Amino acid sequence: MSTSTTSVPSSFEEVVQRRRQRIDDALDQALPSADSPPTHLHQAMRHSVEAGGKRLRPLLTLAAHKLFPSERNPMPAAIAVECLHTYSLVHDDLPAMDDSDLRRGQPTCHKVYGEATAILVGDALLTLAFQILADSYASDPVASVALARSLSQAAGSQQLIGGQMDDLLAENDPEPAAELLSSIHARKTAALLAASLEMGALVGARGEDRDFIDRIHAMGISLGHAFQAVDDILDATAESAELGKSADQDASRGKCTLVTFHGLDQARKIASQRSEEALAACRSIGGDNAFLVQLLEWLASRGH
Ligand code: GRG
Repeated sequence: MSTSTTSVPSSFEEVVQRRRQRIDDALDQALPSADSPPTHLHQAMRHSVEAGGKRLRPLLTLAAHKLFPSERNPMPAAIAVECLHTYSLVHDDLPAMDDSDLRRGQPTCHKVYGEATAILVGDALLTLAFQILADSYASDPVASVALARSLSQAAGSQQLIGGQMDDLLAENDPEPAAELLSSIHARKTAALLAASLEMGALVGARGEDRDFIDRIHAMGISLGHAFQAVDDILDATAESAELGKSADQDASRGKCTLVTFHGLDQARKIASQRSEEALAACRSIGGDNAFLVQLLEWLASRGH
């Protein structure tokens, strides 16, 4: 009798499931425990992070690290991005911004803990993101600084926060230009997705690999535009229960989206073109890109 065992390759869903579990475990370790003071704040931080979500950004960081593997652990970089992303969702949901009641299938942070606490939760998660980078890569200051630089550039006033500012200002603009809409999406959505990929590569790569890092970043920008297009399509077509957040929220606020601006068909075309662009970039980068290719394909066809 043969003693050899044939291992069945894991499906994409199984790999995603396992990686999400590892991401959740790492977040659990990194977050202050719910019973440490101030408990109200720490419980509220955990409410928003543990509500889940797709964990797309950390999945991208882990997948990009496969393109440039190293001894260094990409997980702290992955969860730092997720902490920063969750802060942006908590603040985006506030009454002063999108005024949302539902996020990740749960009542939003301010609905449960109050507005002042939700502001502090966002502040604390933003700060924690950089603390994780400083603590976890302390033995490699070059990597630590490169990661902090990548994340701060993506999150600052010229990218994520600036995109959010212009998005809010555009609510009062009856006919924003197509270029403005695209620039908002590049900053509000694509910059952090591109940084998620870039940081996965930066954990392994060195300064001299700049061209490689730039190609990964560009792939992330294409992915970000595709992601936003799918997000706008889902906002217009899906049910709240499927999305885990309020559906039709953008249109009901009079917000300009790719669907309200270009119509559903053209939004679908943009989603498909931008996804193809990201996939072509990923294939041309090569290396151990099988999981990332599958992730990009899944994003293009996602239903939530
Ligand atoms: C408050 C500085 C600041 C920024 C807010 C996050 C954000 C910027 C706005 C949210 C509105 C929105 C629909 C943005 C576009 C795409 C996006 C970031 C969607 C949410 O990301 P997902 O779908 O969320 O990955 P999960 O919950 O799965 O992590």
